[in-house]
Amino acid sequence: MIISQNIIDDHNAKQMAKHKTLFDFAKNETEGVEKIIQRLIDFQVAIPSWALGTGGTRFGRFPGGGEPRSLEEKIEDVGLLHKLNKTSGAISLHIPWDIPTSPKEIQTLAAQHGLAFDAVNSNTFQDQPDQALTYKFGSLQNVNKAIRKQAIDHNIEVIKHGIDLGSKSLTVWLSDGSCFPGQLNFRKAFENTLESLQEIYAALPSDWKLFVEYKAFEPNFYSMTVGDWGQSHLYASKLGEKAFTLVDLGHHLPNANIEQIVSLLMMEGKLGGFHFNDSKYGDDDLTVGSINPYQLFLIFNELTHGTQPNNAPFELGSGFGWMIDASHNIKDPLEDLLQSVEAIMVAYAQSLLVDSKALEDARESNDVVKAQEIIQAAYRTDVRPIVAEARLRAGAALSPIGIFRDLKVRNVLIGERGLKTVATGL
Ligand SMILES: [Mn+2]
Repeated sequence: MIISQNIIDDHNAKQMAKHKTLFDFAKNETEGVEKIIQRLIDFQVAIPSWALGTGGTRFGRFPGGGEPRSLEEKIEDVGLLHKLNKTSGAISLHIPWDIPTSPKEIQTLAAQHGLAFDAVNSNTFQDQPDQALTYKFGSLQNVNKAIRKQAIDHNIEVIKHGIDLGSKSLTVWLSDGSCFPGQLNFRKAFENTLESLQEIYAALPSDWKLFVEYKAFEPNFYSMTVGDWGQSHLYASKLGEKAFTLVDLGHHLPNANIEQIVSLLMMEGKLGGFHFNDSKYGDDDLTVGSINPYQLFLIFNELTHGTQPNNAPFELGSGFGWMIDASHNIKDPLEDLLQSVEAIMVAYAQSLLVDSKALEDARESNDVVKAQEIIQAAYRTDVRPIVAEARLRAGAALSPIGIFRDLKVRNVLIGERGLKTVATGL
């Protein structure tokens, strides 16, 4: 489904008077609003190819219909999101779920929708039908060299697909680990994994990055071989300057201080990017900002005001992997993604309101109350009109979900694709 610019402009016109009142107020209250708006316009977050269908749990799946049946339709869905918010200008592919049959044609289609290809993702956490050896006891860590080789070859294959599409990074998430005490020699598992990653790293083009994603538990429940940011950082630093740690917000144990992790990874120049989602318990893959928007804001506060080893500011969205990694059990996937992107933009905008100089002064004088006042003043500011203004100036919709519903997009997609379609993915 293609939404024309006229339809978006007409929709915006109907809401313009109300928006103007709200934005004028926000503008008067906000110092440097023009700079903030420009940074919001420049920021893009990738949509993964596996998040466009209904997600499920191990108990069941309740698809809502009209899901994309092919990579082409997935690109059309991301294109639709990007048309509505002008912030979803990239797609991240999962191999082998989404192998392009013709990379050139897929690239052309993506370009028509204004989309770039973000990181490519390998998959050694499940067996494929035509696969010779099983990953039941791990992939890159496996005690069997032939299995490790199969997993390495798969990752190198993924890099080749990425090169064809114009991607510049590979994200490796491993489910490797053990389910029971005694099952695994931790040290050998680490060494095997490192050796395997080194072979994959050696196959990276010179301008590529390797992101090592960690996760605290599941599907292995006793130990994970890349279980936390410390282990990921160990791999990344041993691999070399093209390797980085990737932080998935849901991949921590409850109450982990993710903003502190972010700050220290930036200090080391090893923060590669994010998988955004939210959770109440652990890897719940809920809509970004739906459970703990304050944490999201605190993370953005570190991103916006922290610096890298050479004191260079962290430039959001340039060369780093920013992606939504959520699952949609009961919501329309596209509406859910629009909500996630909005939550990211709100947190980013709020972080830009923080007076970092005043905050640092408060810290240096141990003025705890002042420090809290400063960050909470930013967090409690309603920046939604500023985010909407950024969208408006970029040619997107003032209310992406409003227009999605008014146009009955899901019904149109069901009409085009059918009610019983199932997208590949989680
Ligand atoms: Mn992830």
